[in-house]
Amino acid sequence: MVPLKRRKVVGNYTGAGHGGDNSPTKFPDVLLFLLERKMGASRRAFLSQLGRKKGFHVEELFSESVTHVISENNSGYEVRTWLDSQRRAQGQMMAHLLDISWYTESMRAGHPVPILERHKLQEQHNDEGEAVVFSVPSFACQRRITLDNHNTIITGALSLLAENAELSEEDGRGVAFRRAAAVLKALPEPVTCMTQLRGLPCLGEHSLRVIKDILENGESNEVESMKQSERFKALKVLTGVFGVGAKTADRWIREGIHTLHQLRDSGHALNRAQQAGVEHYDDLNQPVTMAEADAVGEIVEKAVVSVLPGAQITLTGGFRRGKPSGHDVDFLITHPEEGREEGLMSKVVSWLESQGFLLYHKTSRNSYLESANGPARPASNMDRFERCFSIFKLAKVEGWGTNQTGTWREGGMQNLNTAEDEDEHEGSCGVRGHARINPEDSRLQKGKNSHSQSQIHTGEQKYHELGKDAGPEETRPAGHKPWRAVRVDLVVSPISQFAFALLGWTGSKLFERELRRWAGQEKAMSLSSHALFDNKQKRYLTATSEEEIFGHLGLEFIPPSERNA
Ligand code: 8GT
Ligand code: MN
Repeated sequence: MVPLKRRKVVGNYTGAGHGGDNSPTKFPDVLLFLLERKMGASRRAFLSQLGRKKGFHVEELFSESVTHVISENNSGYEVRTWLDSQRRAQGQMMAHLLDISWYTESMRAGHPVPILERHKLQEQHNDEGEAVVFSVPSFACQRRITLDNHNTIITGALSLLAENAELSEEDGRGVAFRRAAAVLKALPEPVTCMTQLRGLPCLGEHSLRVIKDILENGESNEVESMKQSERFKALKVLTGVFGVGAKTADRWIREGIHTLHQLRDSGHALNRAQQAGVEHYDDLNQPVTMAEADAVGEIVEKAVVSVLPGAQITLTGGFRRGKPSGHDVDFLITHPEEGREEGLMSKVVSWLESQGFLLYHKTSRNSYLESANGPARPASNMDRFERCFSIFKLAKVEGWGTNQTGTWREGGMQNLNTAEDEDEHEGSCGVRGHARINPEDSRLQKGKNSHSQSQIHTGEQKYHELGKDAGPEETRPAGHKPWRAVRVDLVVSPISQFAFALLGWTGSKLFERELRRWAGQEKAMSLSSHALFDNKQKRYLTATSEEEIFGHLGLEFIPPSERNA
């Protein structure tokens, strides 16, 4: 980190000689100490610097002469426990234990403000006696967030606001709402009053307003009216088309296109991904079940071992975190011998295609190169493994959706309508729940479509003659289609990067983002789905397991089922 320049302060400040820090101070009787616990090193450094600039004496190390201990997101009990562990001498601790709000108000006022009740650290229970005051660490990757969410109404509302912000290309606001939702997801019980949230991280003014509304009225006015707004509804419909991102949807909406019918009537040229997206709209917007994910897994496994015996597949994404359903199925493929995985994707895809399992696919090449000075930063947040975005044709069989495995049968003839149109570059890299498009995905793809005549395979097919239909699904009687379309993402990783890839592709998206933020801000490291680079030591830290990566990052290991931030 670049050290901030210490400003020369002119004036009659005293304070040198207080030990630890020799910057001038205006308030010799006030010796501040900021607790790093839960605040984080970088925020602590920033706040300390701010205090010193304002003429406060902020100690680097805790000592008995400290008069004010400032902490963030800690209860009085937690701070006292920490202080007890630091102090050599026993005896009465005279320092005030204060919440960060006292500090920020003092900064704003330019002098230490009087200590009010609300500035004092709360004990386990708040003023109202009953409700627990919650405490949550600052980074989502420090929390254990299971699928057992006790505040679904609030997190649902905050997630919708996040989604709306993302669809409006306001990613900063989107992340802020996602972080707020992730704090609420971490709470051990339902929130009943606002005082319980005092001191929690990541809850901005806007999020707090929404939560207050829900606690008082059962729902948020803002969220309810947003859900009803024409723009939001149209954004949802249009970005629900695989291959359509926020930019394209916005452009269409400005042209008055709000529905799929209007899109069709508009005569807009759709690229190959979008055509498949329109064609399989209903299927792709219906959640994929665990049984379907298993069925896809069996097919992928068969493909992988057929083309490269010894290669391994791992289910990643939401299903690895234990989610009962998802918008797609994600797999990571590797081989225990470094280098054997090269060229694997195209073989897997050819096999799947020859068996009639693919309705759509687009493979991007791995262009990741390690450089001596750290991982070359990708131009976008997409990573650089060999990767295939696909739509599988998954056959339905008797007992569909109820049994665990073996619900699939190999597909048959397909006849995809894949006339290639062009559309501009759409960079909607994985911010939404519906379709995740590689920036290259929707670029103009000229030339022959390699799979428009892909072939039949009967194999184990017992019940159905698949395919042969080419029209939009709405034109077919519902329930008569013997298969359904399922989004599947395949990624191939060399074994040396496998642990990083596994961690990176397991999610959740916010958990990943927070891991990278933690690595950068707290550890001066750069984490990607390929590697971990230590910027101080100027070297890569290798790992063969996720546990090792958490270890390098100085974080407690969080298993996949608790990464549901
Ligand atoms: P789902 O149920 O909606 O499918 O939920 P999910 O499985 O958690 O989300 P996903 O959109 O399928 O993404 C799975 C994981 O892949 C997420 O953790 C996400 O961060 C990660 N991911 C992308 N795109 C990319 C990418 O380009 N590179 C890397 N390394 N990870 C990515 O979505
Ligand atoms: Mn997924």
